[in-house]
Amino acid sequence: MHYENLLIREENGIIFLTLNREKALNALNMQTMRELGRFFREDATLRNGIKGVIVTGAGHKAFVAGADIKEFLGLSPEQGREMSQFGHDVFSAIESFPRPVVAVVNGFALGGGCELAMACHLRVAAENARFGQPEVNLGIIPGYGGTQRLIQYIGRGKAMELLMTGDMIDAQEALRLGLVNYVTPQAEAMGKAVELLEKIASKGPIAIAKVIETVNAYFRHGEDGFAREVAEFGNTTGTEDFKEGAAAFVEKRKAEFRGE
Ligand code: DAK
Repeated sequence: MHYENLLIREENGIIFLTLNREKALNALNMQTMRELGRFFREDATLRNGIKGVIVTGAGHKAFVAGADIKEFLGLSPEQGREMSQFGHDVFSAIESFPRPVVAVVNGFALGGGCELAMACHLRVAAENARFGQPEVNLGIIPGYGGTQRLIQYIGRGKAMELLMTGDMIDAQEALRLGLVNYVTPQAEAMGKAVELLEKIASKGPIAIAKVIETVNAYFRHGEDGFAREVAEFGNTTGTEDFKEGAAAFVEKRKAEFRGE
């Protein structure tokens, strides 16, 4: 598939997805949002056996500096709602993607950029990363899930502060608050993300997909995450992967999972 604003490269079963609008600090315009949706809903699902996806921004300054402010001008409330719903659908496709998605945050992750990083399953921040939801500076609120996911990661009090002040936090503060999984020097962030995906790839792939589903169920309104765990636990015990994993343990060897 052809993409205007995404660079897609696959190496050793890992897809490297780079948001490629460096001159605009990789701001998410509608074209980029459509391409992200197409990638996670169509393209990536056709690539069998991938270990996972790493999402990052082109250049050394920004992951994503927000939604493209230049496209907001003159939006009607109706168009705003449509854009927001579309963004929610795209980010929810990332959040429910059955293989792990890791954001390598290599600079500014503001507004829609912070929201994109939060929709990924794991986050590795380079030391120069900066996170924030500065929408209130523009007189709006986050429109791609930021008000909800920020609370889920860092709790209500701190989320309220960041959302109301629009302040940025650095990578170490993001680590302290639980917003990111790791902080590394910039040159090592990609390597750390690959290491995480390689480790996860050695586990049962069905089990990984079910972990993603059941963890997401905890946060989905109206869904009983505990009931979902009972159901999915039952499903995983019926897999060939479980037979192999248990047999490998007893035979003191490394499991060879086939995703069956
Ligand atoms: N959109 C468009 N262009 C952007 C941009 C953005 N968010 N951020 C940066 N750029 C562009 C700049 O305009 C500049 O372009 P030229 O002037 O060279 O053509 C270029 O990137 C380099 O930026 P700077 O010259 O400003 O670089 P600095 O190092 O001086 O500053 C900065 C870096 C990240 C601190 C600064 O660029 C900045 O403050 N950027 C804006 C941050 C921001 O406020 N982001 C938007 C957050 S609001 C919604 C859906 C989602 C959202 C809202 C509504 N609906 C569905 C309606 C989410 C909104 C947001 O993300």
